[in-house]
Amino acid sequence: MTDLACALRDLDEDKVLELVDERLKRGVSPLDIIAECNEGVAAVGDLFASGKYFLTELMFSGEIMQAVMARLEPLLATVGDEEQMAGTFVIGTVRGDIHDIGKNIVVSLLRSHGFKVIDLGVDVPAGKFVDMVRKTGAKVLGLSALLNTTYPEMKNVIDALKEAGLRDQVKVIVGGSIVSERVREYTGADAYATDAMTGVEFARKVYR
Ligand code: B12
Repeated sequence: MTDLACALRDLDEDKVLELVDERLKRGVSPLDIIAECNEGVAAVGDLFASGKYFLTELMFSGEIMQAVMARLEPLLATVGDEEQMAGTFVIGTVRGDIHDIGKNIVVSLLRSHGFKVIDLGVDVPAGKFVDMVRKTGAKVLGLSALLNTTYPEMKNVIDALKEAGLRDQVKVIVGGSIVSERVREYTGADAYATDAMTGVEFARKVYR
């Protein structure tokens, strides 16, 4: 683990921000910095799962991540190539789940790549996704979830799209640190992503 990932794991906010600034000065890309931080929060998650950290530590890691993102978000606009493709992307964290730091990164990155993003927020019920896809005619829907208890809810959203007769019009990508090909298959999504850039690339392909 890098010094930045360790500082995040140890919840040393001052050190984290200092190391982020140091990397920015060196010209390290915001996405690489996010990847390093993700390694740190994954370690926090593991410490929580093994009972060494408690909810307070989990919350604090989220706050540090948000402070990091406040620094990085304005810079995401300069990430990627010049070519900008228009298209509408509806996104939200599914019902039962309130994790949104990763989703917000996806939103920023999509916007910086020229997409119109409709962000429905967190704990979003299936019907709200369906209504927004119908209303906007969006060709891509992104569902975020970090809890494995919310996988059935991702499937529920996709089933609701089918019932509404909208499934053929919209491609669905599920995202979050613990999604996988198996989750994609189970939910009936078209793709899955464990990083934000995959979501941008997927949307670009759909709108090409
Ligand atoms: C911070 C955090 C919290 C914060 C969230 C703050 C917030 N505003 O989001 C708080 C304290 C609120 C929280 C609460 C809980 N948490 Co929590 N949390 C975390 C932690 C440590 C980090 C998550 C994070 O922000 N990562 C950083 C971001 C940048 O990464 P990311 O979310 O993965 O997003 C990236 C990609 O996944 C991807 N992506 C994400 N979404 C999408 C969507 C699309 C469309 C695409 C394309 C890509 C994409 O792009 C992002 C950028 O690269 C994780 C640990 C982990 N390993 O993930 C646990 C973790 C997710 N939490 C966990 C748990 C258990 C909980 C609680 C149930 C704890 C409790 N007992 O109350 C509650 C649940 C509340 C709820 N109903 O949702 C478990 C889940 C276990 C599981 N497998 O189901 C984890 C894995 C910790 C663990 N190992 O036990 N949590």
